[in-house]
Amino acid sequence: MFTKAIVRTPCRSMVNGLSSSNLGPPDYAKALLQHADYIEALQECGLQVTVLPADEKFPDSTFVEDVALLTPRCAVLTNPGAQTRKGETRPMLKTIREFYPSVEIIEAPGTVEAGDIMMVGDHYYVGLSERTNRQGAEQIIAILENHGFTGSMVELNEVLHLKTGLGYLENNNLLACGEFLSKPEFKKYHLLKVDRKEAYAANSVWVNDTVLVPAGFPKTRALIESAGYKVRPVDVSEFRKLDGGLSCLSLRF
Ligand code: CIR
Repeated sequence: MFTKAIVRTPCRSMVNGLSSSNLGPPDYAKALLQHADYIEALQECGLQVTVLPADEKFPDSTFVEDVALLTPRCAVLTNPGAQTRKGETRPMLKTIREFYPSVEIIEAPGTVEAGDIMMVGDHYYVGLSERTNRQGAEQIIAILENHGFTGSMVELNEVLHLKTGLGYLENNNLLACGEFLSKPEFKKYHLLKVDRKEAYAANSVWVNDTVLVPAGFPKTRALIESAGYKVRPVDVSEFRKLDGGLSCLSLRF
């Protein structure tokens, strides 16, 4: 169970955030409303949410998931692969130190964005992507192993981050789409297959037995409900325009 979350209010400069979506620039006023509802959803799941202020220097800084990995036994500050996001880590360090006595750090030339990391119990899958390189993955797995966890790498071909196409919903249930449906390492899970037309909803998030699902993806919502979960839709259309999913908007621990 998670008890806490950290989020960062979107900044006006988010309109200049990284994007490959071709969905146009986000509407800032709408993004703020959606972000407030996202916080409410986390609170409904019982989390105490720390809300950091908007940081105009970093257009993508609302996607806090990428800059740190927070586990039950250790905290790691990442080194984002995207040049424009590297500066997001330092401001986050101060906040993480309020919750963890020590924080480990991914060092260059290693790069990691934690959207590429999926926790399944004591095991962590690390996606090798355009943002997370092998040196970074080796560093993070070594840190995890020092704390009694295990880790393994997953090659990505189609998606930005590992969790763009995968969402672990606990109880052996794995929401998966596209390239992940055929990867041997995920065959042991009960795969909940997300229709390609609803690929964005593969990034749904389990939070204490409720699953947060992006609004507007009825087939995936029904799929998750049929697996026995309570679902809480959250409209994140403005973050989708920047390739950001539900999980990217918070650190849950
Ligand atoms: C980026 O390209 O870095 C941001 N526009 C979106 C980050 C999304 N984060 C995630 O999937 N974990």
